[in-house]
Amino acid sequence: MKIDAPSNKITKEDLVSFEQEIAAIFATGAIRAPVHLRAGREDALIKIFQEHNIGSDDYIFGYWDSHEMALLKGVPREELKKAIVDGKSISLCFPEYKVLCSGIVGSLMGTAVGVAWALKSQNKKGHAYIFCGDMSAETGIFHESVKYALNFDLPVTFIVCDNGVSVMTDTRATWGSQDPWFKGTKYEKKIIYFKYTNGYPHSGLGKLIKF
Ligand SMILES: Cc1ncc(C[n+]2csc(CCOP(=O)(O)OP(=O)(O)O)c2C)c(N)n1
Repeated sequence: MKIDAPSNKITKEDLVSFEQEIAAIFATGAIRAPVHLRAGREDALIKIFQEHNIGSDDYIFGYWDSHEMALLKGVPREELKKAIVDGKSISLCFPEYKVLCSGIVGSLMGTAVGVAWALKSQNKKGHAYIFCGDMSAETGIFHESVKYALNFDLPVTFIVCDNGVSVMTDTRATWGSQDPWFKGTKYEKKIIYFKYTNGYPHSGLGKLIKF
């Protein structure tokens, strides 16, 4: 274990209570921007951070639902909370912790691959990890990025958190397949995949919040 791997200290309870705290603040109308809360994947995320010993040399890329990843990467709880209350939940960026997120489906995949290319070509320590959803993993840019990363053996891993839906659309029904496209392919080497059921709605709390 790297001694600086912050995930050593973050527990499932920390992740659950953080999302609950943000949910309670969001319900008051104090956050004038979208939030995407997640529950049900805490054990899977902690396992990934621990098994891969993700630490200060590594980069985390994520999307609109990245509170848990930011905590696991070492962003202090209060700093993260402030960014979310300030309306930055869907595009959290903490360059000093190497946490970079975007609210745009399909963005950042090329960026993560580019960072991995730079790490490798400059002989630097570190690895890029990009966390996305099951529908994001069906996009063309995901396929291209994984292909490039595999072919050039780049230090980047794609983590697909499959909650079965894209907002409220069934991902598998959309693509006419029970499995993600990469199942059984050589590209699986670059991908970590797990299923979960989200305990929250895709976005917000499932009720109108008045400001
Ligand atoms: C380019 C673009 N199109 C549409 C959206 C709206 N949008 C936000 S999240 C999302 C669903 C993505 O599904 P998935 O990748 O499975 O993510 P998850 O369910 O885990 O949030 C959509 C369509 C967006 N953010 N960006």
